[in-house]
Amino acid sequence: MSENYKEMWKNLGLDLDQHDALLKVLGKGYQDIYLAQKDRPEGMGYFDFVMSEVHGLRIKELMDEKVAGRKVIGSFCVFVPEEIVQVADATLVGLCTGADFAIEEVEKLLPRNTCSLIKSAFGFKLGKVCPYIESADMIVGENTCDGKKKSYEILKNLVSNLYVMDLPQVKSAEGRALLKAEYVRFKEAVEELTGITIDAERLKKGIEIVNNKRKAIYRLSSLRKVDPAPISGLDALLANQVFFYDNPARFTESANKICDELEKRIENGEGVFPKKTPRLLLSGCPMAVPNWKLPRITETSGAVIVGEESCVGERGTRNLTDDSGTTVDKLMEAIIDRYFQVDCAIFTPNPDRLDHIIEMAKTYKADGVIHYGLQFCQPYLMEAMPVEKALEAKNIPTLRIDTDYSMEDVGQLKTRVEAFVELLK
Ligand code: BJ8
Repeated sequence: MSENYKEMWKNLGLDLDQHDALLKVLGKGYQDIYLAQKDRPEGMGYFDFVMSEVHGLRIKELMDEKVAGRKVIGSFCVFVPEEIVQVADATLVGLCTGADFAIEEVEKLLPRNTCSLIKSAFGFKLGKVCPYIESADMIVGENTCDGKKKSYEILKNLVSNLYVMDLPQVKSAEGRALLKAEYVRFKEAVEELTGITIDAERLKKGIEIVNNKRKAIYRLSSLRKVDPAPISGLDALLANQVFFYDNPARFTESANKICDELEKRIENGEGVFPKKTPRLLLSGCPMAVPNWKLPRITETSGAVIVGEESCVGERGTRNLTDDSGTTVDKLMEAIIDRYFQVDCAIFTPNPDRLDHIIEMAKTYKADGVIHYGLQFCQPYLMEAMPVEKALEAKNIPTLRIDTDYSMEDVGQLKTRVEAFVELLK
């Protein structure tokens, strides 16, 4: 970290000792997992810098923005519409959910058999180690899976600014009407928080900023179709993770820059792994920073990850919002249409997700798919079997992995992934 941010962290109410311990583990993990990779694109230097300053410079930027009158809104889900936040001079940030922390404290509030992602959100709050949640003016929870929606009933006792958004579970006309009502209610809540009235001009601008960011990350994903892959799955995942934290315009520019570099690599036939390295698609639960366990195991087992069917990946970024409307109402309808396409496993039934996984496996020329489910995540674990069946019907080999954030199963996972990669060869 380039500066001393202790005072800022103290003012945010962080537990400095615990936070130091977290940063130490994170730094070591990053060194061992990311910086140890070979032939990384030069443009990854930007993402390395962002990661080295993820609790430092980025938080300072947010604090400076707050002094200048902007608000910070924290979220746990890709259903929180960034367009609406952007246009009201506020910044949307993903909240920390990718590592175990203060587990003993967490299990005093949540059942042991809660997924790691939810436990992590509570752990970062209880351990006082997440500067994002502490700097947020509003924290948005969403009624998605049962675990999340029930946990918000408990989280609201730990924070003073929780806003809960209801979400549909069925892709029906009634489901869309619920999403519309909730996005309108959210827009009003954001207007109240920021004191800004969202008009058509602002909304159009917000859509443009977020679309540009999505186009850039989608461009990066598309470049992974070629063999040899010009970027590792770990690095591409990192770019997808940084998508949730960085300043949008700067992210767009940096992601496009790395794409320019990858295009040159492709022209020269250069890749991060040799040609014909088995190619895998990851599909399932989102992987938030610093959840790099399975990608690392996979890419040190003789395979390369070429795509993520995940909310930290294409499920979250694939669709753009139509910005051709000229009224707030029309633009809001376009936003609703865009988000209603997100095929999260909380929807029932959810056939679109199966189609997308098959489509992605084909597009990215994957030799196989690893379905990643977090233990106790019923929506994704329940969908794992139909996914496996659908893929195998198309002769796409599939490996189902259920895991959590602990490191206890690393050896066992590695053995299974290696055996799967051997089979693909
Ligand atoms: S749109 S995937 S970000 S809800 S892993 S907490 S589902 S028990 S994260 Fe998600 Fe939004 Fe859906 Fe995407 Fe529950 Fe499963 Fe835990 Fe999960």
